[in-house]
Amino acid sequence: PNTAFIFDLDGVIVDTAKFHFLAWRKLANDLGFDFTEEQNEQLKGVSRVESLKKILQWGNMELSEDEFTRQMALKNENYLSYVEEMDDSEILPGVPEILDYLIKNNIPFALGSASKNARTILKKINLFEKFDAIIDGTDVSKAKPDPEVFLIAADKLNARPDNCIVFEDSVAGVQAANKGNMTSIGIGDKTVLGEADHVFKDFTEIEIEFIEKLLRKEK
Ligand code: G16
Ligand code: MG
Repeated sequence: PNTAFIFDLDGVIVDTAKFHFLAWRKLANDLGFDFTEEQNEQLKGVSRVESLKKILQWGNMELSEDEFTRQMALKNENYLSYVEEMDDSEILPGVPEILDYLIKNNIPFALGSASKNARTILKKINLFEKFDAIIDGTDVSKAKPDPEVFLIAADKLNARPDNCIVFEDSVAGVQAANKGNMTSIGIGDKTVLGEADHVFKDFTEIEIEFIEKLLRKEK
C-alpha cells in the first residue's frame, strides 16, 4: 500500500505565525487593547474566524456581525502585506531536504493547512508545484482537531489514512491526525505536543533513517 506524507503549513513549512502576530496585534491595538505573544501561541492552527472570536474575548469586546467581518478582512489585508514580501528563504531549515527525498523516491505528499492563504504562500516560497495535493482552509467545512483536512488529503493521494504520516506544530493538528488514524509527528515542544506519536524540535532533527523506518512501518 501507498505511504503518503501530509504537511501542515504554518509552523512546519514556514513560520508565518510571526506575521499573524503582527496583524492580530494591530487589530487589537486599533480596537484599544493589547495582544501578547503568549496569546498568539494559542491561535496556532486555529481558523481566522475562531482566532478573532478568541481575541475579542481576551479584549472583553463585542462587535456587530458587519464589524466582525470588516475587522477580519482588515487583518487579512495586513497579514498579506507581510506575505507579499516572502520568498524561499522563509522555508524552515530541513524542509527542502525532506521534500527532495520524497520526490526522489516517488513518495506522494500533500499540504493540509487551516489557512485560506496557503496557495498564495506556497507560490511565494516556490513550493506550489512540488505538492501532489493542496488542501487548505478553503476546502474544508470542519476545522482541526477534526480530521477532515487530512482525510481529504489522504483521499487525493490515494493513500489509506493509516498509511499517512502527518507533520504538525499545533495540538489541534496532532489531535486531527490521531483522530484520522494517521501517524502524527509533532514539530515543536515535547511538553506541548505530547499526544503525537513522535516529536522533534524541528526538521533538522529528523534523520532520513527515521523516515525510512516509517516507510518500513517500524514503530
Ligand atoms: C494557520 C495558522 C493559524 C491561522 C490559520 C488561518 O494554520 O496556524 O494561526 O489562523 O492558519 O489562516 P488564514 O487567516 O491565512 O486563513 P496552519 O494549519 O497552516 O498551521
Ligand atoms: Mg501549523
